Amino acid sequence: MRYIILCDDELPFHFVGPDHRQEILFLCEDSRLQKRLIRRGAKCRCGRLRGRALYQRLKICPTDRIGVFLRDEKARGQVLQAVMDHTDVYAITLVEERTRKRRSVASMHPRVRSVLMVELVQNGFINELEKTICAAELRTLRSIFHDQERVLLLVQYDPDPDAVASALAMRTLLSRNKLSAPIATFGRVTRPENLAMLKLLDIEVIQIGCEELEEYNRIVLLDVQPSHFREELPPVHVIIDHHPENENAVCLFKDIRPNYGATSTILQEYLHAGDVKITQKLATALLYGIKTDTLLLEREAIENDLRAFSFLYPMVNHRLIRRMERPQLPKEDLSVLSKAFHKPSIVEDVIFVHLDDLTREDIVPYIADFCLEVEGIEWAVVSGVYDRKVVVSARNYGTTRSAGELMRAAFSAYGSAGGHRSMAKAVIPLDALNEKDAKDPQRFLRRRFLEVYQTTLKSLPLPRPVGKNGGKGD
Ligand SMILES: [Mn+2]
Repeated sequence: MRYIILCDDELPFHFVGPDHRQEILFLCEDSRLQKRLIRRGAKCRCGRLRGRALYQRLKICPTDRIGVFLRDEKARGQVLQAVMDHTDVYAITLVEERTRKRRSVASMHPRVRSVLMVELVQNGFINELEKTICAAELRTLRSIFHDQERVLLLVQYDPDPDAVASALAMRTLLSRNKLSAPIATFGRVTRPENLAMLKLLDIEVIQIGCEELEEYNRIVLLDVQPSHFREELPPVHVIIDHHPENENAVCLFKDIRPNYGATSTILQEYLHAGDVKITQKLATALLYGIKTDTLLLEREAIENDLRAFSFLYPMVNHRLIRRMERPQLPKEDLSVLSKAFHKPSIVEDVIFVHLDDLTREDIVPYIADFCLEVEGIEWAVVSGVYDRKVVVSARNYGTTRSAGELMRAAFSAYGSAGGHRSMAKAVIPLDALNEKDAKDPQRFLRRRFLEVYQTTLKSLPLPRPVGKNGGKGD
């Protein structure tokens, strides 16, 4: 792929920014301009922009991207026409506000989009080109749904905010409602914060069986691919996802971008490219989807996630997001809490708190965050029993050894365990413990944790490189 700019003065060289100047080939008709651009360090070729020969000589192919940035309005129209006639590329062209609405090549041709100088300066040449391609893709995507009565937006077994938000965005892109395009799962939403999202944003996720798929004319998979399902799916029509592609699923439209932090980001780009109005509800859902899938842009987020995040941010209802993130404490769990806090166990700078039978497991990390606030404490280890499993959350201030490493070393033999430098989790089925430990899980957890904390831990790598011989961070 090459980026090519057709120009009749030096201005475009200045607004592409120093980062991209080397990637761009400039084309012009004036050899003096060519010399000036080359002197500034640009790659530049000279030729007749209205003819065909130059484009043939350069072997312009469909993956190339062209910006037609000529000052002269008449010349601009003619050059744009030549580019459309003699190549298959997507292009953007610079127009003035007053001429934008006028019928021209730029307003008529599906491969061209006109942009204003202010947009170009704000978003950059390459982003504006990407938007053009995204707008064209969106047209293809929408065409798949023309005259199709029933559309199903299918997400994973235990749908997360990214999936639900993506489905909601897809429905908006297709101008449909919850009857003509329901969001569905073979499983159900179980995590309390995800249930809170559905409740607060009034989103319905229906549960269906595989045999019901036949009732739909179009099946869209969001944030998931066919191989995820245990069921034998009928052919699906559209897949939009950000997980690595591990099968060659055949469908009418596939957009899989494994480098993206969230599927919500992909959908936001489609909404943006189609100039679709984003409601507060949709913006809130998408931002929450990006936030949760990227751990607030810390994990596997790319620039596009960041851009989508900042685009959505002003439209979001932040009060609702706070309510989704902060689980509401069930009244029934209050007595469990008061009992636990009555007798916390503190060993050195580690606090252990155990909550017996919980009605919601997400209380555990919530209390762990809170316990870290206790004076003199460097580590909080909070556990609770939920659904015959011991759920353990460990927290530290990130200045000591990795919580993830420690939890893995202590508990991976009994269940799943791991996490990040300052926050980690373990889930241990009560059945994996011997009878005595299963009766008193707190004692077991404290013993195992301290064993590792006081001994093995010293041999674990430090979270950040320290000097020359420092360990590697996690
Ligand atoms: Mn996701």
